[in-house]
Amino acid sequence: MPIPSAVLSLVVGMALVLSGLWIGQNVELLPVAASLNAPIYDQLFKVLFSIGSILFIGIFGLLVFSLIRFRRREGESGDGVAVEGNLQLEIFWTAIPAVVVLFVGIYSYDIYDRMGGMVPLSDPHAMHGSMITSQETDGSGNAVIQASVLGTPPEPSARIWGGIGSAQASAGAPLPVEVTALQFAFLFHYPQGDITSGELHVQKGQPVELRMEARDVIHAFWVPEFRLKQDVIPGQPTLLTFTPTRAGSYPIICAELCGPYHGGMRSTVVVHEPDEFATWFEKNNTATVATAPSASSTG
Ligand SMILES: [Cu+2]
Repeated sequence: MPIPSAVLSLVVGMALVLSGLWIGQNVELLPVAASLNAPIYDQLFKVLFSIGSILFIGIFGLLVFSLIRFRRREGESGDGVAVEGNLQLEIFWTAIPAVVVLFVGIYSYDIYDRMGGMVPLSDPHAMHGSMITSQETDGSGNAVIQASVLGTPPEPSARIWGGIGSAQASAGAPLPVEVTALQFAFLFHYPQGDITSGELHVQKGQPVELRMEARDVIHAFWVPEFRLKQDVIPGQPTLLTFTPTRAGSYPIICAELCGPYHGGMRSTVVVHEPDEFATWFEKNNTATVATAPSASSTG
């Protein structure tokens, strides 16, 4: 007795979904997760990868099946059967992608919100940041962190153009770092200690608040291990807050085509253990021995 095609489609569909989900959960394509944002982002990636796997296997499988099943047989020379109009199928292939796209949109928004993406935008005063000096951000306390996340401008009364805030700011006072992106380098300046460096040095477990500005054209600050990427646009000071969770050195990549040497616009973020970071900071912490970008690979 032949199996009814509806039952066969159902079984194939279920196998397809299960294999896609398995691939999404078990195939690791991402680098190590080194910030508090990373596990949140990875949930979204797993979902998107599962959906992508289901679509890929489904479409590719159907293509291979059709090539074999509907191939030209010996002696056939005419056109194939003209198949036209199948309302059920049309409803099916419109409704399913609509639901998937809606789900991905809502879920992405939720992930972005959980990573702190909506923090600066949720407060009307965020657009007119209050002046908080680096000395004040020294002191711990959530109020200061919150105020700092919401509106510490690199210059008084400058508008902050969003960026990822910190949903996890309660871990301690953030370390402020001024980032200047220019053709073709990132420069990092620590207002506490007046350190200038070509590498970003941070401490494991301590939130870092990057105040980013571009000197010339649009650049993008991207650390794959932190799962963070933020455009740096001339005239638009941007905040990016994150908390590193894993000691090590990770690449900083400019992810916006910014000129002929864009490909070489790379740097390194070094995540130190706390005592190691204190040593690095002490070593560089004088106005007179501010390290030049090329000689800053200490620690
Ligand atoms: Cu660049």
